[in-house]
Amino acid sequence: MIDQDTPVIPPELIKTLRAAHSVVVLTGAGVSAESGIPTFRQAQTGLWQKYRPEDLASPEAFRRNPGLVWDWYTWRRGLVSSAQPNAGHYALVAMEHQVSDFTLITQNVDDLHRRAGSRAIIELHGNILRTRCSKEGILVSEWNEAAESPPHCQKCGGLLRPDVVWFGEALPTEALTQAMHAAQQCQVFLAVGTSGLVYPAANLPRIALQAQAVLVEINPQRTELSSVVTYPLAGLSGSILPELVTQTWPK
Ligand code: BV8
Repeated sequence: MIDQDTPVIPPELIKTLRAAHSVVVLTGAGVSAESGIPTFRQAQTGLWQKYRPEDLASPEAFRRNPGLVWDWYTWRRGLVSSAQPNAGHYALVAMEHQVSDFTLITQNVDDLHRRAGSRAIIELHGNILRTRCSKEGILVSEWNEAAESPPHCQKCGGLLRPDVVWFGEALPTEALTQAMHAAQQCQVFLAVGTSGLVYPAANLPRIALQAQAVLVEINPQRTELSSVVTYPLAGLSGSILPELVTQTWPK
């Protein structure tokens, strides 16, 4: 007897996923929502609620007010460091162990997939736990916290910045190329917890669809993608992903 809050997974999707040797998952901020990290569409909490992420996550904002942008990322690094991966992250680790050719592409910068144990990760938008010199691009692991915001690179004096892709900045070429290649080759593409509004990541599900992949969406809301998706699964990734894995690969 299935109780009313067990997500219903279409049997033909289970059959298709079980038979697939090449699967790609694209995750967005929604996968980390159940770990307590606000998504980009949700209002930021605390003193940041008066800012829109798009207005802070840009080179212009950093040029205009580097201290404000640095402090926003320091606040978010704190949030991310105290957050834990949720059942959705762990279900994707289990899926990676079941599928011979598995690729996890994430728009998220919170490092939670890696902390959960995922390995085949493509970070399209960088990682908030990495910091780099804004002048020379080298990664920096320590700086004087007490110094003014943002701290300066001890090597060249440049301002330090988070190693993430801001709006208006190009995605890392290799990551994007690998992601597009994976989307073109896969048999099943799952878009999980993404509004499908941020490009060029939002092109990936469409590339998979054009390459005849079966497209699955996991999201409690309808999105830009919902009308073209083969299987729109309405609900939370923290509930649906574990159920999908359990029903596709029963222990
Ligand atoms: C670029 C790092 C070019 C920073 C981020 C067309 C082509 C190319 C570019 C553009 C284009 N049109 C517009 C652009 C410009 C722009 C863009 O896409 N703007 C949007 C707003 C229209 N794109 C860019 O600027 C990109 N750069 O293309 O440069 C270029 C080329 C050469 C040379 C120079 C330049 C760069 C984009 C990357 C920006 N950086 N992050 C940081 O994090 O601080 S993107 C940022 O937004 C996050 O990564 C986040 O992931 C993403 C938001 O998208 P989502 O992940 O989908 O999150 P969102 O909040 O939107 O949605 C959450 C979803 O989860 C919702 O649907 C919700 O219903 C769902 N949900 C909630 N709870 C759950 C859930 N789902 C499941 N379970 C739950 N429990």
